[in-house]
Amino acid sequence: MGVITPTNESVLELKGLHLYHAGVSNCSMRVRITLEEKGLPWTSHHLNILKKEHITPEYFGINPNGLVPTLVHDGKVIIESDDIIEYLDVTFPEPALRPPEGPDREVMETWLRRATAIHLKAVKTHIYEKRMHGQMAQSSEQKEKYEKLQKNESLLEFHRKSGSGSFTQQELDAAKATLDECFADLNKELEAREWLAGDSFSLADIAWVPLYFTLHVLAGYSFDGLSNVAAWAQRIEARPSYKKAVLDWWPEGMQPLPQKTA
Ligand SMILES: N[C@@H](CCC(=O)N[C@@H](CS)C(=O)NCC(=O)O)C(=O)O
Repeated sequence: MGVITPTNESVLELKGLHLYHAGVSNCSMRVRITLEEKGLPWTSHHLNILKKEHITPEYFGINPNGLVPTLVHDGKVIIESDDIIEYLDVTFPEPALRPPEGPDREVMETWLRRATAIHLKAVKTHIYEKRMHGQMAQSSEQKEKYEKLQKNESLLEFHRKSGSGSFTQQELDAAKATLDECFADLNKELEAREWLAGDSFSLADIAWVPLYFTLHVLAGYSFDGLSNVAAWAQRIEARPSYKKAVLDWWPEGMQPLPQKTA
């Protein structure tokens, strides 16, 4: 997706880097980590998605899917977190967050696309079912507003089901199985290396660590037995960008769900 033409033209006037984002959003975490790693100054437009602050005609005019994050850079509007972080690395190349062209770059791209591919059907489905359909359910007024604004059929279907807790058992089992498979692969990949792609921290790590964090904290997903993943997460948690981009934006009073063993 990447660069889009917004119908809300007010953002075309914005100068510098502006991020529309949410504290609890794992996709927003990716962009905040990238901005902090690069030491880029940015202006925050925080939307509390728990309170449905993103369900407005103004925001759907910026991001037609009504999702966070959206980056606006000197009036250029970029959506989709994987495209945004790649855009940032291309536009502001220092320090590089992608391995040089070659096999490691391909590994990075594969992890990045895999994170995107599993987001709605596995990550979001699992988190909303475990935690959010109570806390994030749309009121009837919000639902009506959402149904008018949202044109994306998959997202409409997702919110109809998540709001009423009506995912089928098959959908829930498939979500959990996808997550288990991905994190087992991640654990394997990290057996012999510190980072997911190449010798340095990269966009692949940035794409996956928010999934680790939110699945763990919001959904009580168990990482028992995945010691390489746990050690990798600790390495990332020790980076200053993690505190600034993840912990400092975490909503006060949002308590972790206890971790369940498999
Ligand atoms: N593929 C999109 C997914 C964005 C997404 O689902 N964002 C979530 C937060 S992580 C959101 O806006 N949720 C609110 C909603 O679904 O209404 C991306 O990577 O940017």
